[in-house]
Parts: sequence; C-alpha cells; structure tokens
Amino acid sequence: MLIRGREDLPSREITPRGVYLRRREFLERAALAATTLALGTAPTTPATAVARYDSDETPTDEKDATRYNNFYEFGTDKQDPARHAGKMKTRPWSVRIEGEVGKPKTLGLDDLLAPHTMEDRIYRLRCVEAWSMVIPWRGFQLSDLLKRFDPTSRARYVAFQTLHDSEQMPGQRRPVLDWPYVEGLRIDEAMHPLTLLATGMYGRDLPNQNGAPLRLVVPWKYGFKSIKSIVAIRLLEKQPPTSWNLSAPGEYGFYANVNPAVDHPRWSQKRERRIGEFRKRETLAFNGYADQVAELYRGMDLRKFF
Ligand SMILES: Nc1nc2c(c(=O)[nH]1)N[C@H]1C(S)=C(S)[C@@H](COP(=O)(O)O)O[C@H]1N2
Ligand SMILES: [Mo]
Repeated sequence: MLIRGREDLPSREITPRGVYLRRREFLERAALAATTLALGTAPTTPATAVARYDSDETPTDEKDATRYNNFYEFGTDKQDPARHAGKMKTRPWSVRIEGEVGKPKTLGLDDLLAPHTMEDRIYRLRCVEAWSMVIPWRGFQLSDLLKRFDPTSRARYVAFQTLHDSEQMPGQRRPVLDWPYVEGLRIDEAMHPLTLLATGMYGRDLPNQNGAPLRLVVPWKYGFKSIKSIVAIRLLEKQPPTSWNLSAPGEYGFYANVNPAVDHPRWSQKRERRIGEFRKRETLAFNGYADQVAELYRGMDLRKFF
C-alpha cells in the first residue's frame, strides 16, 4: 500500500507555507482600502469584518504546538504524541456520518473534504490543565459538513469518535480512558460558525500528533472537547457520553466551556500559562469568545452545566 504524498492531495488542500499570514494581511489591507475609498478619508478604526473569528495574538511557536500535546492514544506525557504518532496511517481514511441524518454515509477523506473550501483562522486553545496556545488552523466550518447530510428535526446533539486501533495507537492498550475517545456537542454548538473541522495548522497538513487527518476545534471550550483523528460523526436525539466525563464526572462536564469563575475541583481556572511565556495570563470567559457564544447558554446555570 502506497502512502499518499502531498502531491496526491487535492490541490485546494495545499496552502503554501506562510500564505495564511500573507492572506490575513492582504484581506486587512483590502478591507482598509475599500473603507478608505468609500469614506474618501483614512478610517480611524481598522476593518474588523474579515478578522471576526480570528485572534490578533501572535501564534504559538510551531515547534511547541507540535511537540507539547495531549493525545492519550499515544501516551500520557506531553512529548509522547510527537514521538509515537508518526506510526498512525492517515491515508486511506474514512469517516462515517450517521444517526439522525437523511443521508447516512461512509466517505473517504477526499470525498468528505471535496465540497469544502479551506480557510485559515487563528484561535486560542485553552487546556483544562491551565495552559494555552494560539494556533493558526486550516479547516472549514463543521456546520457546512453537517448540512450536507440533512440532519433530521430530532438531531439535538452531535457525537464524535476517534480511531480505535491499538496496533497504531499503543496508548489504547492501557485503560487510561474508555477507548475509543468520544466527544459531543449540542447541535447549536456544532452549527456555530466558530466550530471548525481542521485539516491543517501553520499552513501545512496537520501533524499526526495534532489529530490528523481531521480534528474538531471548539475554541471557547477546554481543549479536551477538540477531539482528534475523527472516524465517526453521529447525530443524536440524546446527549452522548464523552470520554473525560465518563472518566471523572465530578471534574469534567459535558459543556466544558472555558470559565474562570468555576474552578476545577483540584485547581483554579482563573489563570493560564501561554506556552512559550513565563507570566500567567487571566483566563477569559468562554476563552475570550463570549461575544460570539455566550448567547448559546443564556438562562443556563454554568456552575451546574460545567
Ligand atoms: N482523540 C483524542 N483527542 C484529544 C485528546 C486525546 O487524548 N485524544 N486530548 C484532548 C486535549 S486534553 C487537548 S488539550 C487537545 C490538545 O490538542 P493539541 O495537542 O493539538 O494542542 O486535544 C484534545 N483531543
Ligand atoms: Mo486538555
């Protein structure tokens, strides 16, 4: 079996290195130029429309983001995924889309990705262990994928499942978690424009340790919600079980919204260490995305639904 090289990937999957940065700069200049034209004067505030979902913070060093990972399928040390995930075969790869959809289907990765236009977005990632990073992701909105499969009116939740193969994922030989890793979102969270399926980061395909070939990115929730190396997406009427909630229900809830006001039972969530920095930063409600997502939880007691 040949392992597919970059040259075999659909061309829109290939973003030349550095383009994500230049593109952002270009869009900002273009928006600025358009505003200047329209007003006939230099604008006093920078254009924000194109950067709405982006963080304007400096991305974490790529070496840190690819060598300091949580991916328990490859071991529980932060360095284990970079050391051991290389063995995982990410082509061919298929994803099952099933449950409360009009058109359940198992699709090869290329067919799954084909109708989607990749975008680059810089998001913060905040782990429940109180560290954070800023990552330039490449991906597309989960909502665009879900819509293709015609969710039924009973679809209230979305469940995700990681590959289960202890040959390729040696960490699955130990009962650290109940394998395979599973995660879930409420349907409105899944359909939110901030929620991405990522296929790349830093202008390249995802390294295996970061969840190749396809992972979830939910920037306002603790990192464990962003499940890696997805093989199944299931739409459901009932709330699905999630790995960390099964493992320690008192410590990890289903919602797992970043919330500095609700401490983990064993440590504070008020502050975080940005990887690459020494000083601590204040953790922001919903990881700084409150303007976009707080509305989803209006009227909910976020201490109870943590
Ligand atoms: N399948 C799977 N997905 C996973 C994990 C895991 O152990 N297995 N760890 C989670 C946790 S705890 C975090 S913080 C993020 C880390 O993502 P990163 O390594 O790309 O920074 O992945 C999440 N997704
Ligand atoms: Mo995490």
